[in-house]
Amino acid sequence: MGFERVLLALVVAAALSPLSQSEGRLLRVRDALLRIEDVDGPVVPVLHQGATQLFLERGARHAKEARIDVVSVHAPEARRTVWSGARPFAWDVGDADADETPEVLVGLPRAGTGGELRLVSGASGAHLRVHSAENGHDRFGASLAFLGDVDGDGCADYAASAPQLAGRPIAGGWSVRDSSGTLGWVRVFSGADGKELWRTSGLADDQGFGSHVAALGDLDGDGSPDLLAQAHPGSDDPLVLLSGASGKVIAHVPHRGWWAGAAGDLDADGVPDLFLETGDSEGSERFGSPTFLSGRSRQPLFDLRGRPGQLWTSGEGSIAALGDLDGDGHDDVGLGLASAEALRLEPDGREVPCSGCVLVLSGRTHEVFLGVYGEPGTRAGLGMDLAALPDVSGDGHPDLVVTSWQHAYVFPGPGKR
Ligand SMILES: [Ca+2]
Ligand SMILES: [Ca+2]
Ligand SMILES: [Ca+2]
Ligand SMILES: [Ca+2]
Repeated sequence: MGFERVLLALVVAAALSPLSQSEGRLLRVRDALLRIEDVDGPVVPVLHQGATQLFLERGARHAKEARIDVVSVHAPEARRTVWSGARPFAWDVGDADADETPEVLVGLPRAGTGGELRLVSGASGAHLRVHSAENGHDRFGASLAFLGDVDGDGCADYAASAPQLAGRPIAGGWSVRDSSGTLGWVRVFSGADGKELWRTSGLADDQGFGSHVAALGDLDGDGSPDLLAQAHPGSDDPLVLLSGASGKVIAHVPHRGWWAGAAGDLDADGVPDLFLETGDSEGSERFGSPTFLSGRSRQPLFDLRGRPGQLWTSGEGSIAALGDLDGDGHDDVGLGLASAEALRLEPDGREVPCSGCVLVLSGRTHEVFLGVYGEPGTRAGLGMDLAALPDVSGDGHPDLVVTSWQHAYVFPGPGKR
């Protein structure tokens, strides 16, 4: 997506609904409670649920090597490296053995023969477990997610996919096809002992089933967290919602975009909701305003067409379920627009250049109630990733961590509004 286009569209979008006309709050980089310095590349924060430890992936964007550091927001100078080596294609954090110290699951679809999955101790960095691919073209570990406890033993379980993108020219060399089928698989493993709990495949060859998996929370009300699995846009069955307990299909969802994930319970009906990146009609340009869907009915709750955040794109930003940041009983959702360079949002209508931004939308009103903006002209890429953080500021309400190309910042949350 061209920069000029982002600029133009964001200016237009913001002018339609300026933050200054709502009860929203505007924060700048200088308002950060904490800035985690000296990071040498794009930073991806992952939080263990309820914890103030950040797991940060570091390393230059196109480098083959990367590392994952653990940083406590209460003592950011003390860092530990838990992963150092090949850049993870995918990774997530969860407590696989219920000892309250999270583990890191790392997906390496280029490793070994057909890819592998490694479970790494978040405490020591020790490699606790390796799952290997079954076929040379599996691309096993291309996507993964801690789901929560699907089998009721108290330990967080995890899903990993083998999208089997054989026969496609993909950089890195996964293009060898063999005769064992290319349906694509999603497999779920016990966190406690690594045993496979279930697996399910796509419906047809070569559709990239499992190209993305994501944890959603309990959709069908059986007490066990569920997940989504995507195939390629345009395939016969591009998005399915799967029972975490059994792998059975809860629903097939029409979807034309590349990305989907958890949004939290936006409409407060007790069922977690989800977002879909909307496919764009303009050929191969892959950007798409998110649409939010009810997890209960799978019908749209709202979208962002013509509004701030409409040009959110998975390629240049992030989207994150933030929980109920403002205490109104509805979960809220954050959009990171790392390539946004200008927004018209001052009360007098002045255009304020910034370098990336984050917009936090209310699940209740669907309006932006908190904006965080990068420093003008720095092209810092604020909004590469974001997550909610348990209270750091001391007001008893959750806060926010946002990353740029090179830093992680903790910002005060909105408090109870
Ligand atoms: Ca379990
Ligand atoms: Ca369930
Ligand atoms: Ca809901
Ligand atoms: Ca809320």
